[in-house]
Amino acid sequence: MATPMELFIREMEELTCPDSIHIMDGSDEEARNLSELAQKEKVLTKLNDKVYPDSYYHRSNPNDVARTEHLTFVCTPTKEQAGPNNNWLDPAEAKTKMNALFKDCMKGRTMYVIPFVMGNPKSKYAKNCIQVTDSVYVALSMRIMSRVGKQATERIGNCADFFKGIHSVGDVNPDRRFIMHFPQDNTVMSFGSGYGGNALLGKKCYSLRIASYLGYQEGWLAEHMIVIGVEAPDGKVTYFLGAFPSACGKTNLALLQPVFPGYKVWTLGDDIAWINVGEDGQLYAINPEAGMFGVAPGTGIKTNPVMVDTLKNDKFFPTLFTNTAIDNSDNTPWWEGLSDETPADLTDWQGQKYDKSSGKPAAHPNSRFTVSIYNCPALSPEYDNPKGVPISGIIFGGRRRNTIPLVYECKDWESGVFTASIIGSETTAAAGGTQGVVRRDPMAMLPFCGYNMGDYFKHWLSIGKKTSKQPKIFMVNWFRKDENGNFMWPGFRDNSRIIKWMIERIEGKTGAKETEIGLMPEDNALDTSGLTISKETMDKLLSINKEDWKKEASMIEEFYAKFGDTIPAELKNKLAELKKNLGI
Ligand code: GTP
Ligand code: SPV
Ligand code: MN
Repeated sequence: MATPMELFIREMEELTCPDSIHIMDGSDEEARNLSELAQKEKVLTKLNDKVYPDSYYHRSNPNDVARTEHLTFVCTPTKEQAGPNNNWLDPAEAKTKMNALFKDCMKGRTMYVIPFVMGNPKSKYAKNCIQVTDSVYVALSMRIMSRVGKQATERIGNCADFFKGIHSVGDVNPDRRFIMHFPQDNTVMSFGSGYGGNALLGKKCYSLRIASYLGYQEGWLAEHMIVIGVEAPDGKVTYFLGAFPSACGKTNLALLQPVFPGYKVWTLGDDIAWINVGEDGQLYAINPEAGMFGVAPGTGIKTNPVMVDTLKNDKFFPTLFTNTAIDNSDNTPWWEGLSDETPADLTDWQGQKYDKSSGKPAAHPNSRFTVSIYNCPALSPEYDNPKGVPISGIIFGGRRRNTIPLVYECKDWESGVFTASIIGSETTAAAGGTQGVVRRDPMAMLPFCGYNMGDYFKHWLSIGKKTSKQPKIFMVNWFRKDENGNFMWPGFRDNSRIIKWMIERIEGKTGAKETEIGLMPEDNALDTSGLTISKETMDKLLSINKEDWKKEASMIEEFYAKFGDTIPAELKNKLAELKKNLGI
């Protein structure tokens, strides 16, 4: 009798007709062989082994450098189930469309079968998955981002309950590119893109879109969140979750090196968290991923020294760099922000000699590195704890040049859910389309929530009710700008100043003042010692401009209106309360 896994492989073979099949075992030897093969196929080139051991460079098709939200669909039986937050297609129609694209698409190619587990295989929260792909770059990336190979095959065993990810780069033609989610079938079909969020199906497709739907059914949350432990000088570690839209600072916060002596951030996750209510009624989080797919530009010794070190470690290999520039003087990857000086002899992300006077960046703004989390020197000893870590605080944020103050705290869980539901953020290069436009991005999940967001808000409220020790919820904005368009807050390592205040709030060591939007730091409560920032700037960063907020309230109203009656009454009441506070 064939196992369910064997049956799936056979089905995929019949559909895509590959020349050969490679079932991944996850071994180091396999990784070396695949890296060799990828070099022969000119998919990867080796970087300077002395500076970046076991690291490779990949240049993608210039039409395939970011997630493509307009080509991403959630195919639930009804359109209402997917909600106004998702593109929807009838599941049968979507399957017919995708089967036609996949028909014989792997002729002349190898089909990589990737058994993987999201989460520590020993954890009851972990999930079994299999992805097939015809891209060696995707196969190697999956090895870094998840637990691939024997441990997964063994866990899957004779079980038919696993996620099915079906992927082909096809001819990388945007006209034939679709990422189709079938939550009812625990399946994703993705065609025509090799880019991270479109192609590494364990990441956004499974661990957020499908998993959020599973969490809705089963009583847990799958979130676009970092997980960190912050150690204070007394040795106590406080665990936080942090949700920020794409390219708004998660990876940087997850690897933060605090400015205060005696404080340390322990990294557990930089993009995705699965959150369960534990037996003691507290929220516990695991990071289902095993690697980081991070934005390269802006990552440098001053901004994120821990990541610079991570990228030079090779405890787990390989490390991949995609669409950065190359410094020809020593064959190392380079991007804006890695060093103050732009190297003299660069090849840009499209393979051309870089001309600095062009005014264009040498690295693509969404160029990325793919690196194992085990290479991170700040990895928390609790990272592999099957139970996860108990959460005391949740930080939400967005990228806003105005309106949102540097930090405020929500009075309670319900206010926190409301505040998270109204997050606005300027769009970034992580997704195709116009950049810098403010859009509502509730919980930083707009592109990733696999079901109707009105139902999702209800689910968040219900999780709060099941939690006996609710974490404190905070809102931050690192990105407020002055009249000249400069960031007012130094950000990066200095964000530890805000986290220190949050810990003091969690421990009840400092007061806060009530404002129209929530609780804010009392005068001089934020520790700015050693920082040259004027009182005037700090006041501006913490100010609430009522006119801006009135505009904000009307944008929230417009956004809520799209969801009609699915928006829970509790949140509508909170909006009414906000408007009243603002005198509307
Ligand atoms: P995804 O991987 O797309 O989910 O992104 P992310 O949220 O992990 O964002 P990341 O930390 O990679 O940061 C994205 C960009 O924001 C990078 O160019 C960073 O340099 C920049 N950035 C991060 N933190 C700060 C900050 O505190 N202040 C400022 N001004 N920029 C920041
Ligand atoms: C994001 O866009 O939020 C990312 C990168 O983390 S991707 O994996 O492409 O989604
Ligand atoms: Mn992300």
